[in-house]
This record gives sequence, structure tokens and C-alpha cells, in this order.
Amino acid sequence: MKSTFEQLLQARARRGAGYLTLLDPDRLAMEELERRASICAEAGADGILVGTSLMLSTARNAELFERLRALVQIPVISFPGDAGQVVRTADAILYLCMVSGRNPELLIGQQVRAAPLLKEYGMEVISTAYMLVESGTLTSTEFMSSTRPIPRDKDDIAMAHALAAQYLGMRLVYLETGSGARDSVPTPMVRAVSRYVDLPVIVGGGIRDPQTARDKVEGGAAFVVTGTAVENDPGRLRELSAAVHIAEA
Ligand code: 1GP
Repeated sequence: MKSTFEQLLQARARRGAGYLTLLDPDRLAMEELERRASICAEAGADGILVGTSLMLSTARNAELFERLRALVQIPVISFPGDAGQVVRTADAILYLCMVSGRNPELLIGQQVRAAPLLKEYGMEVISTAYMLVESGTLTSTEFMSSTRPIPRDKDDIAMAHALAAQYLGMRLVYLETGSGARDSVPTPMVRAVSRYVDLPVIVGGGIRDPQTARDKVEGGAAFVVTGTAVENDPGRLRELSAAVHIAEA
């Protein structure tokens, strides 16, 4: 049985890049979240992330993972805003370290709280360098993390953070402008970081149309994430998926 990380890397190798969709456990009714997850899977997503900057209900969160795993064949992966979102019912967890910021709680504090639980649950842990980039608006991610994002035109800063993460042994770099962001991560920054480090780069935040998604892949993104589009425009997910899966075009 392949690990979730291996499945994701295989999807990327086979399809040119991987497409991940994000569900916020609090934003929609449970049945609607299930419906959206099915649409994501049918549209060709390679995995579903579940998480939020500020979670309103732990019980709903745990139930959602169980329900989605029973419903779809693709991995259902925890993308937690903090240790309170850790569940035993995920296929894997993106173990996020917010390397772009200097908030010790998000660099090591929350990870220490989560670690014993993850061991107890036997969870697959995917160590991920989470990097917040200026988005044009104040996103929940920026507000809740109490960190400053990387300036949009400072590719060198992004590159150095990503390389530090690689040397620290992390396995993924996540370039993020935040859910609902006005602007996505600049493609030149995606390109600069992807070329500079050996780690696969995930890009998310503010990606609402196929052309923008394709731009990130052409810039070197290994995975593209959309969240708001799943909520607001589920009819578009097939197009988004096709745009990301560049090897299938
Ligand atoms: C996940 O922030 C993304 O990293 C999702 O962003 O909701 O803007 O697609 P959107």
C-alpha cells in the first residue's frame, strides 16, 4: 500500500502536476461538503485538503474526514490551522511549519502539541514548509497567524526560505497567498523557488480560473490548490483540473 505522499508524487509524475482541492469544514453544511468532495473527485482532483485558519467545530471536523474517506477514492489530507484540528481519521497530515513568519507558535509550538497525537494515531506525517506571500488583501491566514507575508517582488527571500526548509529536511514547500486572496502567488516567484530547491512546490490562494492554474504549473508548481472555487464555482473544477494536468492536455 503506497503512502499518501507517494500517491501524490505519482499523480504529479503521471499527470504533469497534481490538483488538490481545499474544503473548509465550517463553511458549508455536511451534506454539501460531501457533494463538493464528490464533484472534486469526479473532476479529477488528486487529493482533498481539509482545514481552515479558524475552526469553529472539532466534532464536525472529525466527522467530515470520516465521511469523505468513505465517499471518495482519493486521499483526504489534513491541512490544519493549528494542533486543535488534528484528527485520527485523515489519510495524512500536512505538518505545516510557517517558515515565512517569526511566530514561534507556528514554527514549533503547535507542532509539539500535535506530535504525540500523531504518533498515537499512527498518522502519515508530511513535513511542509508553509510560506505566506502578500496577497493584496488581509487574508484570514495573515490575520490569524500574526505574521507578515513575504513581499510579492522579493523572490530572493522566498528562495532562501524554501532552501532553508529543504536543508531542515522538510518534504514540501507550500507557497500561499491565503484562501480567498485577491492575488495568487506571482508566477515568477513560483518559477524562482521551483528552480532553486529540490522539493515539490504547492501553490495555493486566489487561483480561480484555469489560465492562472496553468500559469503556476508552467512556472514549475508540482501541485495547485483551489478552495474558494470549490465553494463558489464547482462547475468549473473540471476545467481547473484539466489546466493543472498539463501532461494530459
Ligand atoms: C489553499 O489558500 C488556498 O492554500 C485556497 O485558496 O480559497 O483562494 O482557492 P483559495
